[in-house]
Amino acid sequence: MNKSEIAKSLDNAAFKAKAINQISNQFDFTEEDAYEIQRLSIEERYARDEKFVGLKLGFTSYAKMEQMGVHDMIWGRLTNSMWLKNGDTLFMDQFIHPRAEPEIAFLLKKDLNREISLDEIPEYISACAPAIEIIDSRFANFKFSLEDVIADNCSSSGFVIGAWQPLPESLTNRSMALLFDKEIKEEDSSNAILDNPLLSICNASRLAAKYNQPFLTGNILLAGAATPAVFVESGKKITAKVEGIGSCSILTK
Ligand code: OOG
Ligand code: MG
Repeated sequence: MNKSEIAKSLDNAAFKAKAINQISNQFDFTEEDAYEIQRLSIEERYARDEKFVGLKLGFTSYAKMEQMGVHDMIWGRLTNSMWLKNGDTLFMDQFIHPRAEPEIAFLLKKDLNREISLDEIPEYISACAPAIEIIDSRFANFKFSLEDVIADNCSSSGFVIGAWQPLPESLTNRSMALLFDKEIKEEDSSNAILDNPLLSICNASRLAAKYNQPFLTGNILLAGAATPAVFVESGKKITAKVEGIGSCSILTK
């Protein structure tokens, strides 16, 4: 299979909610190849009229790296069809084996086409919000190499964002929790994300510029999970809470 065929098979697996075998077990490919496959697979979504809405980072916390056995930061593309409204219902039959993660989202108020430093953030970011990311690896048993997961658009499959809040000066030392109904499934400090969640913006600006991915006013960024991801169960209310920022929820069916 060439890159374009692999991209189509990944897109098809997502579209049909049917797992496929790990690519790295069948072909040798580099990280650069993997990002090219990701780009091609997103082209399939654009051809179905989906729109790019932002970026996500993955493996920005040690907890996530350890859970998945992958130790490099990765980035992926988010489209409008992945965006659930706060309080929406997530239908499990549209996914293979979805997992939920507590995250923080950021909103761009200015086009970004170069790496920015921490002190430039207020110029580019207008708001932050609590978020839940739904990841759904297209690979059987959620098993993948670094290259596999990059090609698979970093398992991106859904997300919900709570009410936007003006960006505070600091986002460190805030408790972040993921709840199923009233039960806390995972909880950690926001420092789990790169020691400082604001650094996710600097990293995303660098990666978007490196890969020529436009990252524009109104686009969003998901900073990466603070805790391990939790398998979604049906009939629950899943909530992410970020201390001082608020919460957001989805129902599962
Ligand atoms: C890859 C996506 C990781 C995060 O927040 O770290 C991610 C995966 O674990 O399937 O979204
Ligand atoms: Mg995530």
